[in-house]
Amino acid sequence: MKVFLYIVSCLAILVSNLHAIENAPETGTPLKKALIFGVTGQDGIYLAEFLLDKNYEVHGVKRSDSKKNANCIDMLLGRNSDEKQRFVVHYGDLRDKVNTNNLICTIMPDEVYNLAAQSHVKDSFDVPAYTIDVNGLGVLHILESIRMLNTEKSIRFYQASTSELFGKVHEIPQTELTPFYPRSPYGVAKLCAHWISINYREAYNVFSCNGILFNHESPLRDETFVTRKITLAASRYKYGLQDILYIGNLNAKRDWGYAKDYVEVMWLMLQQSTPEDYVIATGINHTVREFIEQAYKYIGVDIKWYESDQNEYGIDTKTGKVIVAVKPEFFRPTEVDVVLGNAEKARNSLKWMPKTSFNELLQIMMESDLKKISKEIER
Ligand code: NAP
Ligand code: G4F
Repeated sequence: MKVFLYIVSCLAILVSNLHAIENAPETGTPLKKALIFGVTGQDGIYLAEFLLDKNYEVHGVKRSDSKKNANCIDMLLGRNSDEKQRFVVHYGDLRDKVNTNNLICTIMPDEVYNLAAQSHVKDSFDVPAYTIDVNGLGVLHILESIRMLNTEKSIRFYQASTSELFGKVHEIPQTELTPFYPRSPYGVAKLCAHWISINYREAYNVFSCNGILFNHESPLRDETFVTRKITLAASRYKYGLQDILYIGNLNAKRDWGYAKDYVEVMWLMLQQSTPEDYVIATGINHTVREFIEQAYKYIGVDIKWYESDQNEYGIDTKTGKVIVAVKPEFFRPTEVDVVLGNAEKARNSLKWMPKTSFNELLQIMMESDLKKISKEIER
């Protein structure tokens, strides 16, 4: 009976400590150290912000010539005070294994998040070797550093895996058990990264998790990805700065979520007792055409479509002018036509669900870009 009571009281202390860690205020000694590769990207900024709010000491790696999201990096640095250097930026490049090893060795983080990648699927057809170098071998450099430094027990590792692994999909929706069939050098490189992190988990007990994330977007999304290209074009159209949106495959279907919802789950994966891989998605998909229709509807414009495939175009029903036109140069040599994720495992095991709907995401992005364009006009 005594032993039973002792175990129960230990468990109670453990649970209350876990609760305290989760709700710790943003003061006092940082609880844990995180190292984020790719901190200047969309997810890197949101994850750094999320971890700082959790009282982490956050180390972000950026390439020395990166100008991406510079104002966000400055904003995060602004959260440092003289006594509290909780956000630190380091220069680095995943292709340089000495650099990767030095960073891990000197920082000795509790958690490593690898968000760094050549993340543009279409560009990967132009620079396949570079893409495989960064997205594939770069991940091996991190894992090998963790192993060589004998830190398998102290460092937890998150790898940014992707729905692009499913490519030419074997089943709808896709789960953790769906076979992979990548359709681009980007997808192939990410497949290598995915399997090497599983291999280091099985061979060397590295606590490595693959987050198989479906598309997630935000106002920080790079302007070359389709959602941001559309919200910017619609905003410029509203202010008379852009007549036509030139676009590629209108029929492609994506499962689009909000990036801020998705960074939380990266952290959740590393807080579990065992390392596993998870599909992260909304479970609802839309075509590129639907995204365009909704974005223009947001500014009060209805589109009527004519012709099909590479000749398709859309007109503004009020003015009769062409405002969207398909251009073959935006098509890919091989396309991922449709993806749709089933995130049941994350829902059951991590208690994670997306909070933001498709319409809310669209509203967040449109509001932000309308504000951005109107400010540019004022200047
Ligand atoms: P992103 O905005 O393109 O950010 C990519 C980051 O990687 C940037 O900080 C970039 O730095 C950095 N980077 C590129 N090449 C590098 C190199 N050689 N060495 C070190 N850093 C390098 O991508 P994201 O949307 O935030 O996505 C984050 C990760 O999740 C990526 O790995 C992506 O492939 C993956 N992913 C994204 C989605 C999505 O829908 N967003 C879905 C699934 C998986 P610079 O500022 O120097 O360019
Ligand atoms: O916005 P996209 O370029 O994203 P894509 O290719 O799905 O990749 C993104 O999501 C992946 C997650 O599954 C990440 F792993 C990856 O790093 C990246 O973040 O294109 C979405 C769809 C494609 O089918 C594309 O063919 O939109 C179609 N599309 C049509 N016109 C276009 C365009 N894509 C772009 N970028 N530009 C166009 O003009």
